[in-house]
Amino acid sequence: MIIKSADFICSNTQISRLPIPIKPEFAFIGRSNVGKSSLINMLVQKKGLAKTSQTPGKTQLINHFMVNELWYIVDLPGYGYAKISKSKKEDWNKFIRSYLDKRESLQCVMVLIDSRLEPQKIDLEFCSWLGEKGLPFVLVFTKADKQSSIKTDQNIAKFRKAILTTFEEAPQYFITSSETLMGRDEILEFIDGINRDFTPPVFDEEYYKPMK
Ligand SMILES: Nc1nc2c(ncn2[C@@H]2O[C@H](COP(=O)(O)OP(=O)(O)OP(=O)(O)O)[C@@H](O)[C@H]2O)c(=O)[nH]1
Ligand SMILES: [Mg+2]
Repeated sequence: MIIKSADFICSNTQISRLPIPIKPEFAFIGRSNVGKSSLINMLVQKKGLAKTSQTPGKTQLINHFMVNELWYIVDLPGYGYAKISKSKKEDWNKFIRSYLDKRESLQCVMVLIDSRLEPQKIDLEFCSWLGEKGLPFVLVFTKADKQSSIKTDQNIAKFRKAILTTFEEAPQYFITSSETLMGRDEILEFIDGINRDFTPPVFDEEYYKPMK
């Protein structure tokens, strides 16, 4: 896929204010600081489109970006950020999970996992929840430039082994680096394949009152 345009559309805290669900949508999610916003910018080759930061917890809203006037990338707030209060964490959980569960046009959840780490309970639990809800997802291992490919492969093998304790089949995965563009072509190809088969879903027009 060639990226011709990528534009910020809106930031939201209300699901009813999201753009009407008539275009295929891909949500990027993962632990705080895993590299969601960086990966989005890398995919569309537009620095600064999604805001990145060394301080975890930068992305706090549901951010919609339109690509090639055809499909949406959604940048979501990270989970598992230790420095926020318990009640805020619960709010996050409710809000994001209802978005993921109810969004008619959501095609795939891109679950980002830090390739430097051993399997983390919070990531495995989140994948289990997606599985329970029947939501399609793939794994995107990030920051592969930060260690040897042997180490990356070892961590991926461990993660796949862990996920196979709850899933019959391990989900598809990508290995990426926002620094080197590793994984970019593969992810865009994957998205393109889904977009080609997309038919707009039926949705409740009364419900949506988009900002734009
Ligand atoms: N070396 C390297 N650094 C990366 C990569 N991806 C992200 N980073 C760095 O990791 C930090 C966090 O990246 P973000 O893209 O802001 O992470 P995020 O998941 O969007 O974070 P929140 O929005 O706070 O949840 C930044 O300092 C990035 O420069 C990568 O592939 N390689
Ligand atoms: Mg972010």
